[in-house]
Amino acid sequence: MTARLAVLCGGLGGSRFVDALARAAGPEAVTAIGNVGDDVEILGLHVSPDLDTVLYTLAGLLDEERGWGVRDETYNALGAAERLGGETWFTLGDRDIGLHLVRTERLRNGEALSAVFAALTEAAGVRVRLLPVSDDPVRTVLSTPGGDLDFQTWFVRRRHQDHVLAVRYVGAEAAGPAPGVLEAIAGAEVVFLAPSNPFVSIGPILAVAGVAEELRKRSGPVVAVSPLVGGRAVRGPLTEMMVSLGHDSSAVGVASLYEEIASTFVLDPADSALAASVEALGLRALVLPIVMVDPERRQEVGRAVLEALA
Ligand code: FO1
Repeated sequence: MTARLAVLCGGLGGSRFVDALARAAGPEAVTAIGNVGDDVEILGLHVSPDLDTVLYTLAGLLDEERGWGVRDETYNALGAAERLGGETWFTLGDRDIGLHLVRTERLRNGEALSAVFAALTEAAGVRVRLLPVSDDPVRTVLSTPGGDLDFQTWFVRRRHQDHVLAVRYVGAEAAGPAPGVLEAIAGAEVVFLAPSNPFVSIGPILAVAGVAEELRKRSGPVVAVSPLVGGRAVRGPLTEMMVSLGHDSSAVGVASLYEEIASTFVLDPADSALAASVEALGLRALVLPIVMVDPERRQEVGRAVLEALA
């Protein structure tokens, strides 16, 4: 079946929204285009946290409480690495390491990241198509008062405590879209920007050469879903980033970041008073419940969004 829905996504909010659409429209209808800007090499292993979170969510394996990694994990390998003097600030569980071993070997054998994800999703029984936005390296770098930090050093090692002054995507201009990415954007009935962090999840996707242009070329809807509800992120440092990067920390602030590429903006009923300001930006505003922490709620959220767009 040709994919009908394409979703640009990263982080936990992104994976929950992909899950919501897959539950509502069927997994074969959905292509998820994932951020690779927070990919990192740990203990020699290639980790793709954002796409792995989507994979684990769809496979029913995610530690939903923590929002990353595999549920019911054990940490024997990491414990051994620690005793041997290895770096352990990035917590890798035993089951998660199994995935990183397979991926790293395939990459070293010359396979592209997109081909590796195709094999991993098939092996995991996941029927949503998962595409890394690029097979080339793109790395998100945060400028902070103490200097530049790569994404995972800022986010995990330093617990996103450093004030963010600017964000850049190293390698994005030279990176080409992975096979299928532009076709998925052009061919989808609806393209979604998931309720993910616009700076560190959606930003690195849009920065890959050709992706933003392909979105602008579309005549069909490009629908952004607010990652802020009542001015707060469900999880993560977005509120603080909006402020430190000079934006209004509200759904309207996020909508204004997307006004050039989106046609529709979905905001939660908690923010219904902001709908008129979103429309004043030239976007169609849709007010729908978008909090989907509970997996049982996701099908309803996905259905409501698709019905409102029909
Ligand atoms: N987030 C943390 O806060 N601490 C960790 O130790 C950590 C390990 C980790 C391992 C594998 C993985 O796929 C994700 C992991 N994350 C961890 C989450 C991840 O770094 C971030 O949530 C995303 O990169 C942000 O989108």
